[in-house]
Amino acid sequence: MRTSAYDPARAFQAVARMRYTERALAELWQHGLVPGELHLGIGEEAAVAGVVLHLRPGDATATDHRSTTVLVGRGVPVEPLLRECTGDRGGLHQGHGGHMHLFVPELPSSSDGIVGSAGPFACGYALAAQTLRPETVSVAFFGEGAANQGMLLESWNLAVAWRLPVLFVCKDNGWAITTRSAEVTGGDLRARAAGFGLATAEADGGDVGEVFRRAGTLLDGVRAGRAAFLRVRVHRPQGHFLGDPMLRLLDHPVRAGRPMTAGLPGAATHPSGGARAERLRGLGIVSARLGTLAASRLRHRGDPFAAARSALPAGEAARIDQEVRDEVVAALRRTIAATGGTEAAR
Ligand SMILES: Cc1ncc(C[n+]2csc(CCOP(=O)(O)OP(=O)(O)O)c2C)c(N)n1
Ligand SMILES: [Mg+2]
Repeated sequence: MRTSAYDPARAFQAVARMRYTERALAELWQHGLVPGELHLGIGEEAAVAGVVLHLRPGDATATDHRSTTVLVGRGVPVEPLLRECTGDRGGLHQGHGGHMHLFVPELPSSSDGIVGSAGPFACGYALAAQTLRPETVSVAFFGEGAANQGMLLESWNLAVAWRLPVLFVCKDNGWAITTRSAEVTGGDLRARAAGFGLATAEADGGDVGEVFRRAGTLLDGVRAGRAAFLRVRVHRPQGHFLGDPMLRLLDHPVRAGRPMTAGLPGAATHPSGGARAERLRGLGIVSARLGTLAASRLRHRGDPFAAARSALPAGEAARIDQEVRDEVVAALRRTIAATGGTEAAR
């Protein structure tokens, strides 16, 4: 069976549900209701929606530390997802998993904070599917930083050697926390994947239609046992996690920079100690990193949400936008009420 036709209204609805859910998560985090770091998928919606819109019941997804967009795109209800991320009993796993360990056996879908592990998980799903869920595929979602992890490369090899129906989707934002991936990556990732024998393609993460078409072509092959790799270029305006200090510094150099850097010039130029040159070098590295970050922001492609919205007639886009927003805001309000929060959801 070949993949389905592209429906721009369905695509915008999926992208919008993801975007509003990510914003709701951000709101909960800002209120102190999500413990720990929060890795958002804002900017990755088209990369995810363009793939999951092809998936059928029984197809598996394995994700990394940014799993919420995948689950929302696969139709998981927003409220238990939000409540899980706050650690509430009404969450998907009674609050035991949190946002980095979301697992939905009915789909099936899993997530894991160990970078690169989506590859072995996806191969495991595909292997089990040969007995348990014939004719289904599995999809691994990961970042380009993960593509330098041995276990992910081992899973590329096994998927080809054992003809496993796996699609490896690399959401390439160019950064692994504060490391510029280009500085630690040999060769080209797509060529690397092709070297393992995977079918390969690339897509612009600002364009959900393009991702859908490229993923569809690859998935037709995957369903026939030809494992594949899709690289999607994405831009994540929130950086690695919400509240990323490097981005705060870029956005508000004076307000955020003063408390962060107040002691640095004095320490770097202090005459005592033998490490003055090292400290000056450290200041230079931080400034250079900020420069690269600013440049990569300027280069970024269009916002996938705005692009998916503008592909529809204005009235239809507004209607879908409002419906999705109402659904997510209602889930956010109930989550805040359930967790005992008092802030009014916007
Ligand atoms: C095996 C392992 N090494 C290091 C980390 C710490 N870590 C968490 S996220 C991350 C960066 C991953 O970068 P990438 O795969 O590009 O994903 P992105 O965060 O950009 O979506 C790192 C190094 C980890 N969680 N697991
Ligand atoms: Mg990355």
